[in-house]
This record gives sequence, structure tokens and C-alpha cells, in this order.
Amino acid sequence: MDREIFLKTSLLGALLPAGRKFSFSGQAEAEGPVVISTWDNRKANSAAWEILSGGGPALDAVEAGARVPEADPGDRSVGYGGYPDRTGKVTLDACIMNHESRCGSVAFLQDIKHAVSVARKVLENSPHVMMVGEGAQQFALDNGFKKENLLTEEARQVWLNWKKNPEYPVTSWDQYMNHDTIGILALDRQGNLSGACTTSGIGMKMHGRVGDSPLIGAGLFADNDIGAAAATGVGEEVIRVAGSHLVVELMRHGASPTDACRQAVERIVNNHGGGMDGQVGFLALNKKGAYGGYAIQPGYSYAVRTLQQEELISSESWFG
Ligand code: SD4
Repeated sequence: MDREIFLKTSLLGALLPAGRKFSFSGQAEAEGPVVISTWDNRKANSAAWEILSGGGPALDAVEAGARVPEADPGDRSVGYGGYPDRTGKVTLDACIMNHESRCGSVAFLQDIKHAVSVARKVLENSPHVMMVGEGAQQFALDNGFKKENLLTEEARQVWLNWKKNPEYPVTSWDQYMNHDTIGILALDRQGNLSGACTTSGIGMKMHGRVGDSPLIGAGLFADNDIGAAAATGVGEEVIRVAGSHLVVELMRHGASPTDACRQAVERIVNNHGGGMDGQVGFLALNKKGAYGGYAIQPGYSYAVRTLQQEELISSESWFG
């Protein structure tokens, strides 16, 4: 069930700059902002919240949030410290989308830590939406980013261990997925929605593999009239149903955020005849500030921050 947010003008709210009022049908008036992110990304939400609570734009907030796991060597599926591909290279995928349907994306980017910020530069400083590989790296260098080694010793050891058993399946939900990819969605005080998604992808993936995370419509989608959605899990499954776009379109046709995520999961499960062991989790936030998530397998969680809440929510799932 969606969490309804009752953000009445609280003492805290009164101290903050005037926010936009969001009306829930039959509910108290709510006041933004809201930020939600996949998995336990509460630290990312806090970075985003600093911007949102000061009246800053959702786009800045999601970028600031996404940069937190990108810089964290303990997060093995994002940025610095992310697991490498089967050739030992860390390759990053990221995208960002604002309230004007403008977006930027990078895929197969190497040696640049903050892929989400490069994606933002693509949005702002190029006539394009998506850049990949060497071109994306050169674009990043031209925009002031520095090359650095993203492969930590710990991640290198995991890769060396994998090489002893290279037949290990890498597209199922297994230890190399390590599932901390961040999708982050925000609604700001002006009532605008933005989102970002950043990952090093599935560990031990084939060299050159790109997942859902940098693909607008798959790993992320935002429509400022309706809502925003993001995905995590086996990217191949998300791409096949254009997952995040699907979630937003389901909300457009009246589904609540949680129900939209559930219906998108159902489409994936149906692609497998009703049974599968892979994981995909969706996250959705609508224009009114209501949010939800849903996953294929148990174990998916998402983090929420509002004026009144700071929470990690255990998601409902199809199988359990
Ligand atoms: C991918 N969707 O590259 C990403 C992986 C992921 O938590 O979400 N991991 O397929």
C-alpha cells in the first residue's frame, strides 16, 4: 500500500521556506519535498534532502544523492569500488532526467567516478542524450572530470576469485549482482520531479555489456505531469518491458505508485511464464508526493525522506 504523506504545516515546516501544497484526494494537505531511493540509500537521501529542504531543485538533489554511493568504496555496484566486468574493468552506466523531460546519459564509461555528473553534463552541455565508452570519457575529460582508478583491491580480489570459476552465471540474481545500484527520485518545493540512476552494473558482466540503468525509459523515467520511476535488479529484464516508462504510464492511467510497480513486475514475471529466480525492484513517486515500490523477489527495500519521515521500507514482492 502507498504511504500517504501528511505533511501539514508543522513547526519544522513553518521554519522552512514556504513550500508548495500537494493535495491528496480525501487527505490532509501535504507539503513537499520528497526523496526516495532504491535499497538502503538513506545517506544519499540525506544529501538530497539538504538541497530539497533548502528549497533547491529536484535535479540538484538527485545528482547530489547519486554521488554518495558513487564515492563509497563499500558500495559494490556503484562507482568507485563497484565490481568489475569479466576482464577486470569497472564500467559505469548512469542517467539523469529533469522536470522538462530533458535527460543525459552515459554508458560503458571507464575511469571517471561520478558518472551521474557526467550524465548531467550531457544534459546541459551537449545536444545529445546519451554518450558511451571512449567518447563519453573524452566528453567527461573535456568537462573537467579527472581520470582515476575505480577498481579497489577488494573488488579486484572478487574478480580474481571469479576467474577461478568463470562458468558462474552472471545474469541471475547472485552474489555478483550485489544489488546496491541507486535509482533516486525527488519532488521539490516547486512541485517539480527529477530522477537519477547510477551503477557499475552486474559484476562479472561481459565486457561492453550495458544494462537498464543508463537507458531513459528502462532504468529511469520522469514525466513532470504524472510521476517518476526507477528500477534496480537484472537490467536485461527491465529493458525488455521498458520498465520505468511502463510504471509512469501505468500511473498516468490511474494506478497508485505501488500498484504501477506491481503491474510492471507482473509483466516481467509473465515474460517467464510465471516463474523466475531473477530480481527486479521498481520505485515510483507521483506528482502528489505519494510513493511506492514493488519487487519480484523478497529482500528489496527502498529509502524515503520527507519532512516527517526518514525510513527504510521493506518492499512487497511477487514471490513472497
Ligand atoms: C544492471 N540494473 O546493470 C543494474 C544492476 C542493479 O543493483 O540494479 N544492481 O543491470
